[in-house]
Amino acid sequence: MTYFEGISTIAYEGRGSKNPLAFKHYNPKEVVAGKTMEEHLRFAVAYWHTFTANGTDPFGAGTMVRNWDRYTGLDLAKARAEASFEFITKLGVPFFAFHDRDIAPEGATLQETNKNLDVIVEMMKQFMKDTGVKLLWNTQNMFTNPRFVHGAGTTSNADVYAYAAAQVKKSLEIGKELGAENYVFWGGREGYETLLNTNMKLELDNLAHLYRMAIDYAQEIGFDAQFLIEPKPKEPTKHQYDFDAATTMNFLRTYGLQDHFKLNLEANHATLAGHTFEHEIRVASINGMLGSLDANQGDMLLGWDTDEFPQDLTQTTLTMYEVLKNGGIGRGGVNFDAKVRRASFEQEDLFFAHIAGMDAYAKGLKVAAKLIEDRVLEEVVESRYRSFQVGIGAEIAAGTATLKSLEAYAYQNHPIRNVSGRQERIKAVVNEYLLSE
Ligand code: XUL
Ligand code: CO
Repeated sequence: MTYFEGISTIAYEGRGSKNPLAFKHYNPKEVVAGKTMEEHLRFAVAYWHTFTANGTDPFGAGTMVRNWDRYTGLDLAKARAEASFEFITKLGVPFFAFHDRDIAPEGATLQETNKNLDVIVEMMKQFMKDTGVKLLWNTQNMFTNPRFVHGAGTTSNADVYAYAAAQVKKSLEIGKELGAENYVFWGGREGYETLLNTNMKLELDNLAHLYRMAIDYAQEIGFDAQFLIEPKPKEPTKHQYDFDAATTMNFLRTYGLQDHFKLNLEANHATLAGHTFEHEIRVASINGMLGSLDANQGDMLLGWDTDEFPQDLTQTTLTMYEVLKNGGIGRGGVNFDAKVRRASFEQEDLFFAHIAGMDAYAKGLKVAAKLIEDRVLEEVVESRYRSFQVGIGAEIAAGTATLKSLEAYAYQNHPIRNVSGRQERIKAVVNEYLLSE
């Protein structure tokens, strides 16, 4: 059965191609900064947005027209799995990612739900073997079902906590079965609405305990994925505990979990937290905590997570700059946690959207690599901080200065002179690279 009739493998045709079903910049085997684009970018398709979501919003019903929707129940899940591998292989993306509930429907009991999962996981295992497509990460959806109304790892109801733990256990087993490279926790409802009814300390202790049990169980079954926490400041809860990179790292350190996790950072989550994506990546990177990326972009006029496909080239350049400076994305990847707009309801739009995102990231990678090769920003930064290379600055940097020695220096050093930060000039140079590369 073919789900994307009339669409063949997406090829690289290069700049100037007018074919909407071809890459203009993403050339998987092209070497940039010592590695192929494919190796740098490690793209993944997000199962939930691309194969499961139907375009519903708070004001209207689903709009997506999908030819697998002629089925229901487990048959629908099977058709989706088939369609997903056709799509991923035609697009030429090496990875995919999913939540447990994206791939198989819930049954009447947890046992039945897990049986449904087993059927689809078995199918996927075969598809993965046949196509070479790999699982970047899997995770558990502990936010959609009404049982998670008070949270999962941070719920006020111990019975729900137990259910959540069972769900995590099953998902870890699935991750092992499918050889997932990473395993993600996104705390969809791990937060609170009002402190008036909230025991914050107990909720955080319980969440840490859930993470600890997950690490222990993964070890027990020999599942060696990189564990990731995905920060987000709000939505669906008003205040989510994993607010941003810094807050999440503090949580991990408080509970002694920092050696077991890295961060999965998402562009639109960063902007919701009042940060740029590159800020979040830098914070993680300088702490050795950069794990993986969820690629998308928000809308600066809207205050929620719009999860648009990334096409802002400055943004993808600055993102890939941070990734290259980090020494790469390691076992992580660039997962398109992005959805086509509600009005882009045809199946072909799924290709157009991913091609746009992949080209935007490929271009960003090339420009970032060139900026680094030419040491454009390195020279700016080195020169800006050169006062810490010599004299009193070198003493400060070496940690040998004291309040007394600095006072003695300040007494005899006046007037103080500052130099311009040259922000506008530097941004113009980045634009020049974008236009010429
Ligand atoms: C929600 C979000 C999730 C996580 C996985 O904003 O980003 O889809 O990536 O649960
Ligand atoms: Co995400």
